[in-house]
Amino acid sequence: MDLKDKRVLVFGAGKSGVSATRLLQRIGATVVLYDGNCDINISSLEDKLDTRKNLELYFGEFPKDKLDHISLMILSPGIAIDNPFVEEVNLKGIPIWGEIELAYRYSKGKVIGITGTNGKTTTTSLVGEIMSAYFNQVYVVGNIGNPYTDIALDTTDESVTIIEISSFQLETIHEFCPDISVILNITPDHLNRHHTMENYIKLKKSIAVNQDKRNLCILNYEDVHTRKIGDEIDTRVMYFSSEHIPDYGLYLEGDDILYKKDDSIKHICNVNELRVLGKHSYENVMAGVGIAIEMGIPLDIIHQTIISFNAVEHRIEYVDTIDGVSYYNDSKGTNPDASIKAVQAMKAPTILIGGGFDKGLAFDGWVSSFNGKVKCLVLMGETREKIAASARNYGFDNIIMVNNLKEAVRISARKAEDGDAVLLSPACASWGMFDNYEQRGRMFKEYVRELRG
Ligand code: UMA
Repeated sequence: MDLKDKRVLVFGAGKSGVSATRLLQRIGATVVLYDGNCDINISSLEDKLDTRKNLELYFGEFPKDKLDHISLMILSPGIAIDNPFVEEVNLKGIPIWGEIELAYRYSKGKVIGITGTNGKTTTTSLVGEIMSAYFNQVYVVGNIGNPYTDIALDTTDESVTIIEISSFQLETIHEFCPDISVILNITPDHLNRHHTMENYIKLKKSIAVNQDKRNLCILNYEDVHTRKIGDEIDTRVMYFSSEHIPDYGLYLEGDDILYKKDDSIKHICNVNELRVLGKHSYENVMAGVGIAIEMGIPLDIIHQTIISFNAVEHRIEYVDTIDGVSYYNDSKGTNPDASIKAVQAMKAPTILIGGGFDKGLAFDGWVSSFNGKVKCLVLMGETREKIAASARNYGFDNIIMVNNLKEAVRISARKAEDGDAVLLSPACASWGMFDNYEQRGRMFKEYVRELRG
């Protein structure tokens, strides 16, 4: 679709919407930018745009007559496709793309798409570092926080673009076809939005559905859902595994990560050389190495990069030790499965701070993973009663209810003894209490710092 001189409705004036607007203005489209929030600060929004030309702004209620002559809608990932206004646009026959689809149509070079319930950000960052060690023009974008549309028009045939893609973003792709796709794992998340697990799995799988034999999809052999996807897609498949030796791919044997293709086996690294911890981290590394090998990067460069890679912010991030108590920020633990991994990585008796926005997930698996390691649960947010009920069902009743994160940190510090750990790993999204998990993690670190004062 040639968008020059077309009227394009952009729904959502957050990061994605603003970036999509800039791209559309640059290619000569007229943008009708709409946000349901009437309190948007217009001058700070305008500051983020290149020009006020070819732009109409609407906030609050959208004037329905303005839907005439709209050729396309770009939908922000935070807005579901079953939103009533989106359904109305759909009924009018107006195509609906996400910001990823828009950027993809205007970008060049190699494209790597990484999805999965957990580990996306870490793997995307790692792959960005490996690619930057070998290629000149590398972009790291997507759900990680930098919209793809920001850089799409700058890409060339020599570019390598690595995109972290969420299930929200996968709802609105159509022709998007990465050269290499990765699905790291699929465990329950965002079910309030996607309604069923079946639908969530289908969305994750859609990252690979446009791929063919020229492309590659890298999947986790130990995840029942991603293993099955390998039999259902038309592209080449590489597996990584922490338990088995795949025919083609990467695997963990003892403390070593190895790569197998046909009869040849190559040693990639010993996990003790890595700075990231835990089986889930080794899986992310294996997926990243699979991408790098497919991109033709020499093994010595891959090895150098993976052994110097540090854990990303907000993912089991060590903050400080105060009065013998270590504080860890795992604000990125936004679902039970991610948080289980953080709890498992703790070596000391742990006071766990959890709770937040209700995504419709069950907490039984999370609570049953405590295994004597969690000595006290400090709960906040919308889900606190639901989690407490789950915990009591499992005979865990050392629970403290708090009203906010600051109180959670202070009470945890008071309860903790020399040698304990305090872990923020909420198993829930931050929305309702914070703008995003990054803000929650930063606030946690600030409250920990205040303990010193
Ligand atoms: N809005 C409406 N109507 C609604 C809902 C929202 O008008 O019914 C408006 C809001 O008023 C706001 C705008 O939409 O102005 C926000 O849009 P958005 O929620 O899509 O947020 P963006 O700022 O565009 O950020 C999005 C991703 N956010 C979500 O998916 C919720 C960011 O992922 C991503 O980094 C960014 O695009 C760049 O690609 C964040 C996230 O929480 C980190 N992702 C989820 C996760 O990781 O679990 C999926």
